[in-house]
Amino acid sequence: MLYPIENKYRALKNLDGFWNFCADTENIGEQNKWNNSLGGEIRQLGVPASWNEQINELYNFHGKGWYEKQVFVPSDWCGKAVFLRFGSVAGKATVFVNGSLAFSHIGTALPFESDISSFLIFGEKNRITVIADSTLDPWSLPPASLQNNEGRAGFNSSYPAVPYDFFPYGGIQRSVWLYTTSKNRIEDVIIQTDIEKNTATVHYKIHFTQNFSGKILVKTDGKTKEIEVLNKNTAEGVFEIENPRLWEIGKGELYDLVITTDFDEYTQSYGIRTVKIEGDKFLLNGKPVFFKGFGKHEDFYIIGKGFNHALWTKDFYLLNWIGANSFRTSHYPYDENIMDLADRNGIMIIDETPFVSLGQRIYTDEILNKATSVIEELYNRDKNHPCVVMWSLANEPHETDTKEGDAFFKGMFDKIRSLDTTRPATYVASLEAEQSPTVKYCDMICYNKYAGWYVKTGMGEQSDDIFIESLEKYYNTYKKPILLAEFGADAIAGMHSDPAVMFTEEYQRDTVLRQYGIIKKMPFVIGAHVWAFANFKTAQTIARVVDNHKGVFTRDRQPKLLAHALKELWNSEE
Ligand code: BDP
Repeated sequence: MLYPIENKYRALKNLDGFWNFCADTENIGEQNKWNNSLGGEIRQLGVPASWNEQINELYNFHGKGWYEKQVFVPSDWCGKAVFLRFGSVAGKATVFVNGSLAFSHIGTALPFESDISSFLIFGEKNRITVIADSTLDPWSLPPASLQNNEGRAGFNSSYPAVPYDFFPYGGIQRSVWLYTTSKNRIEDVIIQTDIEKNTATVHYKIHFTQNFSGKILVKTDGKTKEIEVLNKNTAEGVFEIENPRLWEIGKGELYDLVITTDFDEYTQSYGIRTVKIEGDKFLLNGKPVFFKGFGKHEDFYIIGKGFNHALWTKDFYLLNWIGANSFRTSHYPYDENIMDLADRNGIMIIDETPFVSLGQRIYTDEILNKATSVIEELYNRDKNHPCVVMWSLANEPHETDTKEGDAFFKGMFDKIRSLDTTRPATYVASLEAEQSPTVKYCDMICYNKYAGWYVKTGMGEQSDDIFIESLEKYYNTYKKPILLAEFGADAIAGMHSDPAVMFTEEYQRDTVLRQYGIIKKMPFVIGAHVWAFANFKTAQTIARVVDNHKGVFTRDRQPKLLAHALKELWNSEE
């Protein structure tokens, strides 16, 4: 799905700001109703942002939130396609325009849109209503609540009882747009690059919504191609660029591909680079790279999982400050602006689906069908980003050693490979090698290990043996390169002790530096992502002091001891 832009053929209107909001506390349901009978008070909430931290009474509201906004639609938009596009709504979204059901979408953290022109009154204000349903559904992707006696260590008595370690924020969490196009439009552009010696080939494929006959101009790097189509809705071609400016770590070199017809125009940026796994190495532009960075979250005070430009400017500043070259979008796809920032900053992204904490009851054909369509949505959104160097299909699944688990993972990997042959695919495992046979489907292994924390708790260097043993066992069993995708320890900022004990800044620093030193000597380990970049909000449990404190930075982005140590270490490495 293309990002909305404006140009002489396309108008764009941003709908962020205050929206009326009412919590459907009595669960009146999916009727197009907007009045006090919903049982809640109508207030104004900021969009994009989660609702939970904006109003205290909504902190633990995990149900249907009704949003509404009046939007003026100019009369000269009449006759055009008018798309209403949401960057993401948590859970299930049902959208009404002027009281009529227009469209709906299930699934968190990905955009969706629909042409609403037939519902609009042009030259007047129009009423847009959204039910954002973030009910904690045990059958959703990710499963958002536990069933029966299912439990995860430490989290089986959390409130709310989510099976993952982050707060289940609700609401319209990314930008909302209205944009126009002609009735036939450039619907999709797929760009793939390759490099041979000093020449890059840039292959593009363009999709239109309808067949047409006419001319298409495609431009990049000062070159133009003219394509004549006869009653078709696709066109493709190749450019060759001599001595291209390569997209590299820290150097987010980008090119534009501009497509023009006499009814539409679209500009899509891309980068020229190759990624490949060869033997035990991950190669970017043919050269081995070592991943240094973090697992992150979209999370901040008050806005929850809402996107904020200033926050992410700060995060990219800190990634650069500390010398990181990559992060994983744990545990769901991140806002499209974040992918753009990574493109421009030369930061490698492991792009993750929202499939966290899968388990046996999820491994059915029906849910696999849903999972593969989410994978397709993610691919469609992010395929042209040079920053995306790998897909991660799940985080910490359980029971993948069953027949059903195997079929589910095979199905997900088959899907991503049918869509993308240019990037490796993986998922993030947390169990021991013998319990994770489905890593056989991965091009490389991502592994989470909390030695000295969840295993050999508090034992510091006496936990190194189990750390080494687990990593070696993975490599010896599967003979694939490994990225240590999570490791670390909680540290409450300002808590110190000598000798170092758990929850102090010293224990966190020592654990991460010691384990980093160990993996740097393992030739099959191709990177380390510390968990986590910053502290973040979780459900309430005896295992968490308000937030998860494994952040290298605090939730308000102040450095702990470990941040300074990593800055020194990473900036001194080549
Ligand atoms: C890992 C999870 C991550 C948690 C982390 C932790 O992937 O979401 O936040 O552990 O416990 O198991 O801190």
